[in-house]
Amino acid sequence: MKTIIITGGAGFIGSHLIRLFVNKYPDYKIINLDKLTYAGNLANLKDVEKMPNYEFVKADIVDADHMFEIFDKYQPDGVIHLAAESHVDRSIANPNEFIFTNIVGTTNLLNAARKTWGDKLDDKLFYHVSTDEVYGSLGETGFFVETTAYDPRSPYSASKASSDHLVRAYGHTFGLPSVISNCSNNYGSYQFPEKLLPLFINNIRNKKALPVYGKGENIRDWLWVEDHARAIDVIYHQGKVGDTYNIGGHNEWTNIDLIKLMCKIMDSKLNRKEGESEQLITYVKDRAGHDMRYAIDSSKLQDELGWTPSLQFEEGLEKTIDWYLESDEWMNEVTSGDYQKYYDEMYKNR
Ligand code: NAD
Ligand code: TDX
Repeated sequence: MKTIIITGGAGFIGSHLIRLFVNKYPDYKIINLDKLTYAGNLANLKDVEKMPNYEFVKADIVDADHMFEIFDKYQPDGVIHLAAESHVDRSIANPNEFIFTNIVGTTNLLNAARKTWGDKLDDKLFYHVSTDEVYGSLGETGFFVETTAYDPRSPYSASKASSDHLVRAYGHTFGLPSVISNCSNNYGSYQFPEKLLPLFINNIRNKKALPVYGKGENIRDWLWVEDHARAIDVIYHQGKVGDTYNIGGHNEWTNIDLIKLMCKIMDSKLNRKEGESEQLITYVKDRAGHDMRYAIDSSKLQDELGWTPSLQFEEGLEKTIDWYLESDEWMNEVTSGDYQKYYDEMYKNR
């Protein structure tokens, strides 16, 4: 039986990855290592929590001693590392937490893996989940490829870039078997409503203003979260040790076009007059240092490992909207407590 530690498994992408692995690999023991920050929610994993090959361990990756203890106890064959502070706006408001979790936390995990594995490195793997934001911002043309020079421009992306460098450095210097993937914007169920899609779906539903940063002309490349989880599965099992793989949807949208499409779908689902939800669009002060365009070239992953996105965007968006509309209990739970305080603080001066 293989043991894999998945960090950040109670978050958005991590919960989808855990669901995939626990169901697909009954002979793997999956350890979900998560601190349960505001973004971590065990309700995301209700359907797998009783599975015999799943275990949750509450821990902070910034606590180095605790990481050694956990690795010593479970003797993992692999690590898939997703735990991170992940929201760009929070990194602008308060960068320090991003340095601790994303840089120090990643280093603690690398040290724990190194110490536990020693020179028995056969079949061991440290898989680091990263973002396309490490490559910076594109102009009107071109795509990020795996060899694009790093040019991070927010505290979030700088902290993720640092963690990528550390993973590569441990591979190069200490021979730690590692692999990295850099993915574009994910969308789907269980995403915390601080990110564009769930935040706007929730606001449209509650007839609240839709705060569009700047002119809404920034471009993002959207990928269905379950396709990201499938890509991680393929890379974990078939990727070349030491390599990097870009993951993306070839699915670019300006924010404003995407928001208008969401409004249109929701008008129809909520039996509102056509155009009603678009009235909620409010242009607000731009995000500081707002990256203009991200676009991923994932042909290496497609050509070498045969992965392709499974869902057309319009279909995925509709499924996603349906999920949030049907999941009031989940949404009410995550938007109670500190959420309103966060919202007021983040949007008050825009
Ligand atoms: P998320 O914010 O939804 O979840 C992060 C999880 O990490 C939460 O469960 C949280 O409790 C946990 N965590 C945070 N700090 C921790 C700590 N110190 N110790 C232990 N656990 C901690 O994030 P997400 O959107 O699911 O992103 C997961 C990973 O994928 C991140 O590394 C992110 O950089 C990367 N990524 C995200 C996207 C995206 O579009 N969301 C795209 C590309 C890459
Ligand atoms: O209220 C908003 N208004 C708005 O116009 C919010 C929250 C966002 N936006 C814009 C900013 C971006 O151009 O929408 C776009 C998407 O914003 P986010 O959902 O915050 O995502 P982004 O900044 O693109 O980063 C995301 O993708 C890459 C994730 O949060 C990262 O974790 C991932 O690495």
